[in-house]
Amino acid sequence: MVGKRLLGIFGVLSAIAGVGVASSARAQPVIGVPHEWQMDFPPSYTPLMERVASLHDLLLVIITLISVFVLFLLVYAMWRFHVSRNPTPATSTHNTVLEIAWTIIPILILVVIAIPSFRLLYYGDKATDAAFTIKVTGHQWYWSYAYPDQGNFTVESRILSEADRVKLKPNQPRMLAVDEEMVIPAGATVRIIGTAADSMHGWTVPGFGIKKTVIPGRLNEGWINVPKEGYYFGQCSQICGNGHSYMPIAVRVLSKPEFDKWVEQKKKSAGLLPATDFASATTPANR
Ligand SMILES: [Cu+2]
Repeated sequence: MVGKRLLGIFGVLSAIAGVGVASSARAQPVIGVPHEWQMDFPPSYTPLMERVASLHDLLLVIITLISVFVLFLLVYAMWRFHVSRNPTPATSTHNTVLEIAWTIIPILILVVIAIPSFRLLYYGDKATDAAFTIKVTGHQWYWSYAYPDQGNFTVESRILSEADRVKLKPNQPRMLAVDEEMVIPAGATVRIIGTAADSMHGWTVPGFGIKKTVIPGRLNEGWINVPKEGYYFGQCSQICGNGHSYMPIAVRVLSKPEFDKWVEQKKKSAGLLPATDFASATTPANR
C-alpha cells in the first residue's frame, strides 16, 4: 500500500522531471527501489527473479512443515514423558526402523530441494540467447559498463552527490542515483560479464535476482532480461573498502528505439563512427 503510493509519487515526480529536462526524450519511471517497511523480497523484475522467488516460496513451505513437526515432537515429549506421567523411563537405546526412517526421509527432502535448486542455478548461470553483452567492471569506487557489441564504448557510473541529485534527478532515491546508468533495452536478454579492476566488488540488483561477485583477473557471467522500462537500483555487495557504500548500481531500461538512440549518442561522443544500422544490438553475439 505504502509502496504503491510511493511508486505513484515517484511516477508523478519523474513525469515532472521529464518536462523539466529538455534533453531526455521521456522520463522513465523509478521502479526498482526499496520501500519503507518492506519485509519480503522486492518484486520480481526479471524471469530469473521470478524463479528465485518461487524456489524461496517452496523452501518456505518445506521449512515451515519441518519446524512445526519438530516443535510438535518436542512439546509432545515434554508433556507425555513428564515424570508425573511417566515415572519409570524406558531403557531402550536403539530402534532400527526409526533410525532408517530418520535417515531416508531427510535424504528425500534434500533431493526434493536439490532438483529445483540446481535447475535454477544453471538457469541463471549463462545466457543462451543473449542479444548482446555488457562488460561490468568494479572499481574503487564506481562501476564502468563497456558495450563491446555496440562499438566498444564505455560508460562510467558514479554516485551523485546529494546536491547534484536534488538538482539533476530529484525523483531518484538518495544514495542510489548515479550520473550515468547502465542502459539496456526492454525485453532483451543481456549477457553480463563481470570483472574488477582493483579489489573484489559485488554487482547486485535484488529485483533482478542477480548478484555477481566480480574479481580482478576473472570473468563472471550472468544475464538479465527486464521487460518493463524504468530505473532499477542495487548496491555493491562485496565489502571493497572506504567507498563501498558509495558505489550504487543503477540500471535504466529503455524501449528499443530509445536504446538505439542512446547507443548512437554514446558512439558519437566516444569518437566512434555514427551507427548506420543497429543489427549488432539485436543479433545474438555468439561469443
Ligand atoms: Cu565495491
